[in-house]
Amino acid sequence: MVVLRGKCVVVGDSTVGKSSVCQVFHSDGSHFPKNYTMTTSVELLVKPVTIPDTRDTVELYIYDSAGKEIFSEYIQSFWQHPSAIMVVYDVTSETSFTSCAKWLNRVMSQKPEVHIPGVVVANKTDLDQRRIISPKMGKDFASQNGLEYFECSAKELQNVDAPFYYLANEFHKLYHNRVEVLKTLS
Ligand SMILES: Nc1nc2c(ncn2[C@@H]2O[C@H](COP(=O)(O)OP(=O)(O)OP(=O)(O)O)[C@@H](O)[C@H]2O)c(=O)[nH]1
Ligand SMILES: [Mg+2]
Repeated sequence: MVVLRGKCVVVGDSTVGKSSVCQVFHSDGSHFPKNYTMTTSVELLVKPVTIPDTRDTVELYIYDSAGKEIFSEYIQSFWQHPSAIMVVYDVTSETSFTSCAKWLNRVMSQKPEVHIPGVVVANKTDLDQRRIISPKMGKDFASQNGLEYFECSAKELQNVDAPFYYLANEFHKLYHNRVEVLKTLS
């Protein structure tokens, strides 16, 4: 049995729903914050994820980061040594989608020592009538950047867990691959 700690940095423009996604996941779907409270720094949420078919657990340390540009320099100091990245956009906002590349670059400028898993999360799929960014656009961006694509609605509690489970599993795989390499050296 192994317990691993993974640091998951969550970024994206303001109001795309980062805090909502994180809080819905953290509370097992019991807490969707109806009123908007701007994140002004980085909020840390910790949640254990059990890895299927093992007795291992990945404790996800979720760094829910402020999206407002005014805080951007300050919050980057919290992102050192990331183990996973989540970039979130709002499917009704073109600006939030085009900003994803910027957020990704900012986290990657922390120069993680190893390849880290990452996901692109298209949130607010419940606002279907106002949707501007198609699944194909999101998927293309994700694959161009070596990331996995997910869609969710924090409001409707739909598919919010999937990207976090994916990251926890990928992080666990990376750990096991390293252990196997070390075994061959001993
Ligand atoms: N319709 C809809 N609204 C959502 C959804 N997720 C979040 N919201 C709303 O979007 C607004 C912003 O949500 P937050 O989670 O605070 O956004 P944020 O990305 O954390 O914003 P910053 O902290 O400023 O970076 C709130 O009013 C939420 O209720 C969703 O899936 N669907
Ligand atoms: Mg927030």
